Amino acid sequence: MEYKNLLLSEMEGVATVTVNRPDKLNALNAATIAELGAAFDDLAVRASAKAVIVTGAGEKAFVAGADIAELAQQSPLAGKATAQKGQALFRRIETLGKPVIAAINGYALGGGLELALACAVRIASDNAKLGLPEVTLGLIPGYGGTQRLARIVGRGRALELILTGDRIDAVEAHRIGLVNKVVAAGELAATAEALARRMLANGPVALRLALEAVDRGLELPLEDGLNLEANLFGLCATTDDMVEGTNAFLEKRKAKFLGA
Ligand code: CO8
Repeated sequence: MEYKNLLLSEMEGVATVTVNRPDKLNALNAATIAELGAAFDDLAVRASAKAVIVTGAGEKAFVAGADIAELAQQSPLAGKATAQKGQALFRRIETLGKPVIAAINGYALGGGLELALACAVRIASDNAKLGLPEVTLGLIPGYGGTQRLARIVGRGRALELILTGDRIDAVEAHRIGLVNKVVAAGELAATAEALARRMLANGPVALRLALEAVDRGLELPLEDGLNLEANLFGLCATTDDMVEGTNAFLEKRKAKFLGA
């Protein structure tokens, strides 16, 4: 597929998806959502892509939200369908089976923050501004923000952000656990890539199963989550990667994981 609103690249196992509408601060219109869907469907099955970085083009914005020009036209039924389409895409990203890192290089507002919330890890540049301003438009977050933000930062902090629509800076986002790390703008891409590479040094099957254990376990009672973890742990014991990882340790050498 040829992309009009995305840039895609891949280097030695790390793919980068860049939302590329800088003149609209990378706002997610329907066409961009469709392109992101195609891109992540492709990345899910592309064996060479072992981790993904998501970022925005230009120096001002990661993604400044859903496209407000489109939102202004929506009917109730179309609004629901649009929300569900975006939710399905973000769930696809969340359950990709490979680490996805949001490199937040500026405004991450509304649907933009919701995109970042669906990523496994969020790194922000020191000029980033984050928020869910939907209520200022007479809307509520519709791409998973009401659900994921509360799970990540807790109910009280999520409700404060959602009900005020306030934007917070990167330092405050870090303080409340919304982003994992804050770095100087010029270091963001390299930091995200270095983090992806640290993850990729580990067994790909283990990464996939660890992502699944945390994602599914968060929705389960503790006993069921522990059972899920034990089952997935047992599954690890069937893999060549476990044999390689444990033998490499015992033989005092670096493991060479094949992802099987
Ligand atoms: N949608 C459409 N266009 C946008 C958006 C957006 N979200 N954000 C910025 N733009 C456009 C501007 O209209 C402007 O275009 P133009 O040059 O043609 O007038 C261009 O980008 C540059 O923006 P500004 O001139 O406004 O730049 P500033 O530096 O002055 O301001 C801000 C930057 C503060 C980020 C400002 O652009 C802003 O407030 N943007 C809107 C932020 C926002 O409210 N986002 C939330 C949108 S709602 C949402 O995301 C809902 C998600 C769930 C949807 C579920 C179902 C559909």
